[in-house]
Amino acid sequence: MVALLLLLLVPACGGPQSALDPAGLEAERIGSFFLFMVLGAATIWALLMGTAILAILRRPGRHTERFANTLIIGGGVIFPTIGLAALLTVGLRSLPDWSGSPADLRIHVHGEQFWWRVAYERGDERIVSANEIHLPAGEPVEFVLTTADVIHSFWMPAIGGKMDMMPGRVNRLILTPTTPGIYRGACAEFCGPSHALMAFAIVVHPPGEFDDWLVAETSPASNSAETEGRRLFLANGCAACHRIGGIVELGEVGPDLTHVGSRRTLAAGTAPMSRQALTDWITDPQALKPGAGMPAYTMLPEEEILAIADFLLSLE
Ligand code: HEC
Ligand SMILES: [Cu+2]
Repeated sequence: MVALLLLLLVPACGGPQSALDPAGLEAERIGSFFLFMVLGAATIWALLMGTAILAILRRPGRHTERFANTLIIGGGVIFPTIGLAALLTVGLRSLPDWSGSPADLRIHVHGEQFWWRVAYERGDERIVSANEIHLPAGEPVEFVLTTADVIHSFWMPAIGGKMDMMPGRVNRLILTPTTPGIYRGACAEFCGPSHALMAFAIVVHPPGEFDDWLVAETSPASNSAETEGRRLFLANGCAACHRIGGIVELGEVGPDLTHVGSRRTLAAGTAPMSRQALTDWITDPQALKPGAGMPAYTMLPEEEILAIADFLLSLE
């Protein structure tokens, strides 16, 4: 009965943000290690319960001193030694392999309050982006993890283990995604009021397709028309904090908006990307995301905000 009830929980192990539904080599290792631990713990629990029940059922005084000693030395010394040694061996073997050659593709992820600054580096190319991680399936990727402020933790459960971003340190993680698809990652270290709204989409591209994405991401903004939205974006000082490649290159405080219209979510997973969400965001970012470092534009008339939202959506 209990087992049947537990079975109900199994579907909860899947989904885009599950370490038990791996889409990367390292996540697979962690997943099988988890399974090993669960099965091992269940076996030991069953043995212990069996022994306890036996001890209750047996009449006292019916066993010899030799039997008691064997039980204590066997169950108290030999068994734990073998068990812990096995755990250590399997545990060490599931650690990531650091001896491999450095990855071709390097992704710099910089934790900010409360979003992700992302830069792709391959050869001489360096492409600035934000709040979304794109990966090629079957290729090792080196993540270079830093933070602008407090401790954040970079976690992509389906791809691999998590790693903290520590002030004053550079942490590295090499992961190899295996299964194309869209997954979800999140900040796993409490970092302030909107810590829970610091997530990101992970897009694992089939081999070959990643290069097309990278080329698109390298290119300047897709909409170069002199629209009203673009004029308002520039007139209202948005460019002091946001860069739009090919249009205005000064702002570095907030996320790069060159291809913001192609992102799946707005403001690091706060809402699905849409005209409505963009409008709400520009009007009052704090209402959607307490503590966000962007000023509100409640003084702008609605049609002006809509025009800016349409302009941003056209930047694919
Ligand atoms: C003082 C700097 C500053 C100004 C000025 C500013 N922003 Fe921002 N903006 C930010 C920061 C910081 C964030 C990230 C907030 C977060 O997600 O926690 C942000 C996030 C955004 C996002 C979400 C980006 C993403 O990756 O999802 C959009 C869109 C945006 N701003 C548009 C605008 C527009 C339009 C204006 C002008 C009307 C503007 N911003 C003015 C700092 C600023
Ligand atoms: Cu964080």
